[in-house]
Amino acid sequence: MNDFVPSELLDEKTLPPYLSAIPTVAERLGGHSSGWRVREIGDGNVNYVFAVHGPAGRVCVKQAMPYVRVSGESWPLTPRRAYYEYRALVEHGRHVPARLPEVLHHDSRMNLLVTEHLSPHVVLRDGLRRGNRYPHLADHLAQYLVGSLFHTSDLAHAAIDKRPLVALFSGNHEMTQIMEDMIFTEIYHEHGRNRWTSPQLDDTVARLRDDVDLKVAVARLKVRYLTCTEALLHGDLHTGSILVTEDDTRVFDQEFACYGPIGFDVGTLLAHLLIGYFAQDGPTVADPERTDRQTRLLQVVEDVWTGFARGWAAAWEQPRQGDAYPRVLFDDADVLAGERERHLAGIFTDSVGFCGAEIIRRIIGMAHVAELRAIEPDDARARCEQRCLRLATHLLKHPHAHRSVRDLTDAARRCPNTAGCAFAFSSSYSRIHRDLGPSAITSLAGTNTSRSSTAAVWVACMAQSACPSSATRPSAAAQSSTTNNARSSEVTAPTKATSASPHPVIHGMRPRSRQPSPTPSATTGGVGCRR
Ligand code: SR1
Ligand code: MG
Repeated sequence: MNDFVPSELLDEKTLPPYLSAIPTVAERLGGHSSGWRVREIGDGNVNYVFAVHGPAGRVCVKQAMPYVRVSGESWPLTPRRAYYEYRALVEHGRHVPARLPEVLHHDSRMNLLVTEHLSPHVVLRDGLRRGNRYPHLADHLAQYLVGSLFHTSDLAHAAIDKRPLVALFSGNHEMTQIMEDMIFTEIYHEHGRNRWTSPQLDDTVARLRDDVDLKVAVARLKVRYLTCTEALLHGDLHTGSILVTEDDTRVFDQEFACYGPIGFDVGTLLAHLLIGYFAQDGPTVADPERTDRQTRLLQVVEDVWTGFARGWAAAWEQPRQGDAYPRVLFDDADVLAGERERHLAGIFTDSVGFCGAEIIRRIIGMAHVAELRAIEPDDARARCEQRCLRLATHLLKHPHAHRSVRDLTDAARRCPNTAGCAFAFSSSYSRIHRDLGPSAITSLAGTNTSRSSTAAVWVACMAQSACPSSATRPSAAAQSSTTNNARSSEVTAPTKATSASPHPVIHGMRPRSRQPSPTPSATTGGVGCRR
């Protein structure tokens, strides 16, 4: 038991005496606490994080204060988030310890967590921006996703053990409410926290808020996030929550952990990889390596999903303790294998939708990302953001059009650069889908197999819309770039080019009337959750 009780939050001065009273930590650091060096290293929106160096080693200390870092005391926030982060590390650590930092100490009274300090690791977002190569990244991320999600789901975890954990993590509701508000609600109406590149995106933001189909799609996803307890999620799995070296990958910052839909974690991860892909187009100086970097990023997207699906299927085939799909009911292995595929297809559809929602909120909500914010001038940044938003809108409204991860990456590759063209595409797609049904989309794609190509659908719908730029759109490779050097991984502070002001006028566009959205495919579904 630690007797050291400071009257206030720990800082560079008070951390060493506090840590010296924890034998495992003191031993790892070595020497006397008066010689330990403390440095604040946090670059996120919510917390301060300290690296502590001693003669024998290093540790990382995170103490949750009762407010949000970027807003100060004007935004109170539960410091209990440190407890849920700790519990998520423990629960996920049972299944995939190699992909997490080691927990050295947790103090629930102090809302404080001590973990190993990973070095020479860098934040994945920064490494990807610099164009670093991580040959094991996709494998490691797939391993993390299977370990953390499959093994906390009803496939692997008996209900008698899982239900108490669902109840425990439901206590993290102050944190999940931030996501409920930020991802699914406040960006779709006027809200003081929103900001975007203005005036360039003003019309786009107004159009999004006027798009009833889009809001219905987001509302449906929010219901899934609110009600579905498929597995224990990281809850904020962006590229700033991952530390990497060439050979290692670790996932940290689980303070938004909750039981939720598996596609939420998968989709969030894919969203940030795709944002990274589009952001590479931002800088205006020629960069011969940019195309390679973009190719690698889309390859990671494909390999993460492929590795995840393969790992999921393999885990499903192992002896399992979960109550879902009891083998005793299935003599016919083909029936069970069919269910497995249907289940994975459902996770993929969810992931596509959540991916779209995350991309949008990172551009017009409060919490932006460094790789987009660093792009200058504003016009160049807005062009990248427009492409992100076009893809994201499409993913949200038409998740079932993406049957494979290749469909997803093709959609990113071919995502239009011109606003009018994209709008024509979106309208055309919705019209064809509504009037003629999904099979018409499949025929447009030039195939009637289940693996219709979204890329072909883009092109075919462009043709239907007589959009001239569908043929002349410059390839990503034809544009130029340079590197940028914004420091922080996530960015919330407004810049001069952002706006929080409402902009209700939609230039040159008639507001769209409400149309019924396509019914979710009957071929997808999860374990115990209605899609
Ligand atoms: C106040 S929290 C803002 C955002 O930063 C975190 O990384 C989460 O994504 C959250 O939505
Ligand atoms: Mg975070």
